[in-house]
Amino acid sequence: MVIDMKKILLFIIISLIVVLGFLYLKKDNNQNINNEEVKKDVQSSTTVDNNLVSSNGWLEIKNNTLVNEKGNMIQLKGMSTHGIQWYGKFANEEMIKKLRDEWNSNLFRIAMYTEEGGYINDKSIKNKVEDVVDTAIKLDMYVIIDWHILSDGDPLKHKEEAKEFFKEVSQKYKNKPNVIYEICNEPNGNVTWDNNIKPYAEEVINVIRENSKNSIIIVGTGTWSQDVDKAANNPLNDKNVMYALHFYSGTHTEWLRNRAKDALTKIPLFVSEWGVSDASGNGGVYLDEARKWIDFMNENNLSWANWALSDKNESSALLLEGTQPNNLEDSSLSESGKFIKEVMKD
Ligand code: DCB
Repeated sequence: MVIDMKKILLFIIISLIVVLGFLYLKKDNNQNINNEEVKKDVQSSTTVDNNLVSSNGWLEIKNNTLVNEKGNMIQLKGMSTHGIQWYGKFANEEMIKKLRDEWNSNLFRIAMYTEEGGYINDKSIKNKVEDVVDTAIKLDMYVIIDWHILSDGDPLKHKEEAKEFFKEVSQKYKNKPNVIYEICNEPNGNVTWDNNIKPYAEEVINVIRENSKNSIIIVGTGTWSQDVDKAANNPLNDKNVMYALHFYSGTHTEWLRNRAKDALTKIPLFVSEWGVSDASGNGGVYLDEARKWIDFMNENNLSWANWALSDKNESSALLLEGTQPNNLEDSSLSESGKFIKEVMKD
């Protein structure tokens, strides 16, 4: 009897070891499966090569975010020019190539003001726009043609000119996946999404779509492209439209990120202009807040263009006053410039 009890005890102990061992192995295996799933997720959310046009092709919107032609998420990052009627000299091939090769940028935005001496005053500014677009295409980068309304707060004010302009450029670039159209930079003043911006956008989008069925089109939103909630409540009927969210980190903080987060459940956003200064383009740099915005944009796969590639004596300018147009050395960078160089690589 005594011997039997010992045998039974031994049996129980061995069984316990076997069961525990089995459970342990199973747990490990589950973890491996989970890791595989996580890896797969990460792979599908990272992008290919150095993210230029030849490896991503035509972009489109999937689940309210930007994806490449294989359906993988892609984030575009780059500089916006200042007004090219004033600072166009910085938008040259050598500079844009340096931004691409040394700063890892895959996007360039051309701010063509409508008023303030821009297109409405002198249509020949379109030649400069086309020169820079051609340069970006040569460099295999994405490029935004920005109809930079500002003092003309209502996009309807120059609607006919906008239609004429976008008809021409979309005809010229209809086969180029590089080109993104931004049809009204920052509506402001006494204009609403429903009565001014959306009706304008519908007409201009129709003009572009006659030439280019699939290009990405960015539409500005009210209050200098902050009212993304209004657009989210009444979106446009076009699968490749994105909505502009603009911020300046000295002025726009948590409240605008919260608004954007809500809007993103309904519409895709593109941060086609932002700066580390206050909303005037000057008045100091606000890098802690800018860092929060960068994290937010990375978490939400938001593409961006930074204001601005100029040497103007204002804190949002990338370069120190007097910098030569092809010079992107560290010693020529403003505080903003140093910060942008760092976050472009994030
Ligand atoms: C936007 C405009 C852009 C403007 C920057 C900074 O305007 F899209 O054109 O750039 O944000 O204000 C500034 C330049 C200055 C220039 C001035 C006029 O940096 O050098 O003198 O344009 O051409 C915004 C954005 C947000 C707000 C106001 C403006 N806001 N705004 O939230 O109040 O009035 O220009």
